[in-house]
Amino acid sequence: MCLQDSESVPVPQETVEDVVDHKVLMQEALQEAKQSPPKPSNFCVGALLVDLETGEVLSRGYTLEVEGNTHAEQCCLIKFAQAHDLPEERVGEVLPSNTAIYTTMEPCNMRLSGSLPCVDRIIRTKTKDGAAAIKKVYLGVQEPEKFVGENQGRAKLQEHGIECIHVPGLEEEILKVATAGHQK
Ligand code: HJL
Ligand code: ZN
Repeated sequence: MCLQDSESVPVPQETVEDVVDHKVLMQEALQEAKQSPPKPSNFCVGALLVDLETGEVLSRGYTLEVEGNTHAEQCCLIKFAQAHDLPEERVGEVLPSNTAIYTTMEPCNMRLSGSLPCVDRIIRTKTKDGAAAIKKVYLGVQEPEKFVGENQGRAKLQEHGIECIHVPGLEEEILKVATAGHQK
C-alpha cells in the first residue's frame, strides 16, 4: 500500500479508555476496601466511579462508609449524588455519559438484608436522555457463594447492555480484605 492510501484510511482515535490502567484503578478500589470495618455478615468491598473519557476518578466508596448498611458501589453513587445536591436515584443526571464503576467484588444482585441490590442501583442510573450512565463494570472477583448463593448480577447487568469486565491479578488480596471480618 502506498503512503497516500494508508493516509486516507481513517484510523480510530485512541480513547482515554484504551490507556486507562485498569489494574491501577482496581488497586485504588482495593485501598478503599481496606478502610471498610470488618463484619461477619458482609464483604469489605471498595469501589470507584471513573469517567472513561478523561480517566478521572469521580467518586470513591467502601462498604459501610455512608451511614446505614451501605455497600461500596452504593456509597460511590450516594457521595457523588450528595456532592451535586441530588438523591442517589438521580445521580445519573450529573454523571458523564461514559462512566464506569470499578469494584473489588462484582455488584450484588441480592442482599440478605433485603436492601436494594447494587445491580439495580447501577441499572437505574440513567442520564437525562434515559440512557444508561454507567456503561461498564470492572470487577476484581466474583462474589463468593457465602451469603446468597451464586450471584446472577453479571448476567442481569449484561442484559441491560452494561458490560462486565474482570480485571485479573488482585484476587487473593481482594478476598483477604473482603473476608477480614469472617470467622476463619
Ligand atoms: C458488594 C459490597 C458488599 C457486598 N458486595 N459487591 N459490595 N458488602 O459492599 C454482598 C453480600 C451481602 C450480604 C448481606 N456484599 O450487606 O451478598 O447486609 O453483603 O445488605 O448478602 O447483605 P447486606
Ligand atoms: Zn451491593
